[in-house]
Amino acid sequence: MTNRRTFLQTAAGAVLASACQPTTQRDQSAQAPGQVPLIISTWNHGLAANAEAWAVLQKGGSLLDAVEAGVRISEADPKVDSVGYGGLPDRDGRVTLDACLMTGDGRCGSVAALEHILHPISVARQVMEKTPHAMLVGEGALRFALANGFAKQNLLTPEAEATWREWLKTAQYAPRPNAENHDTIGLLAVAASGQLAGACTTSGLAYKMHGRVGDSPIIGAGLYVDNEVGAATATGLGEAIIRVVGSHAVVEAMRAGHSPQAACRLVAERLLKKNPNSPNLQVGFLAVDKDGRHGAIGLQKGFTYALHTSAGNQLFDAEPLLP
Ligand code: SD4
Repeated sequence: MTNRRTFLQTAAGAVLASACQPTTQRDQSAQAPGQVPLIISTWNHGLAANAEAWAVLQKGGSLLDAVEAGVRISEADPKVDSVGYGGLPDRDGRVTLDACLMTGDGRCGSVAALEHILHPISVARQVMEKTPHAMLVGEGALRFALANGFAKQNLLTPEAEATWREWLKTAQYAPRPNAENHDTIGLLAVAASGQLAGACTTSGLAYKMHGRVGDSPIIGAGLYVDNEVGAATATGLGEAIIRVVGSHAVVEAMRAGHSPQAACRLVAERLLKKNPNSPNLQVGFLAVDKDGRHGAIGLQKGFTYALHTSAGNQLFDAEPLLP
């Protein structure tokens, strides 16, 4: 953990700092009082996403507009090799994307294993708003996207292709989900009214089997939002998160009276107990309650999160569960 802190007052500053690999501050969740409005998101690239989401809220945009616009920044960034354009492909060399969003009144939309579309989060929103369904996958999701004006494009950048070709030389599948510290983006927003929304989007684990879907697009696993309580999102090894329905479990722990931090810890401990023989397992949970208190836990050291309040946009090291 470092001491130097990057404190960003403006959206432009946030984007710049994100590009400059900002250092982080010790986790603030335990002592932080509630603050609204609030935007919180996973990893270093959350800074730029937060800045965009905050700007939307400041301009009077809806919570849903804010969370969608925020994560679209990561989706479009070719340097983020775990989300959207520039994401590392599956073992067949195909970039397949998972995304979902949810509002605190229970509306939700999701796409999984979607190919060729730059902004899966926006397709997920249209699934929510234009179909009687909550989730579309694969070919059906692509067909829906194309029918609704999304353009088909190649998402495999030359850099990601070169990395994949290098991997093919050994083709050893050993996911290290958070090793590069720029993973799935999960972003949660609390309005001044206490209403909530969230979005989560990823290219999933590099070199996964074609057709593999992680936690990120699964409502309850990668994201869960309830205006009565709060919201949570997850990052890390999706298979482990799915097994405990992680984000829903965190929200339910808050409903039972735990603080966001205690709720994240409780579910992280449960998850760890179910995976006793996985020393390198990394999962991170972020949570907020409707009063704007937040929590953040990573199993291992290294999980960072970005927090935007009226005081600015700042990166923190989450509390690690393991020493
Ligand atoms: C997945 N949870 O597809 C995502 C990947 C991730 O940190 O978040 N890695 O399993």
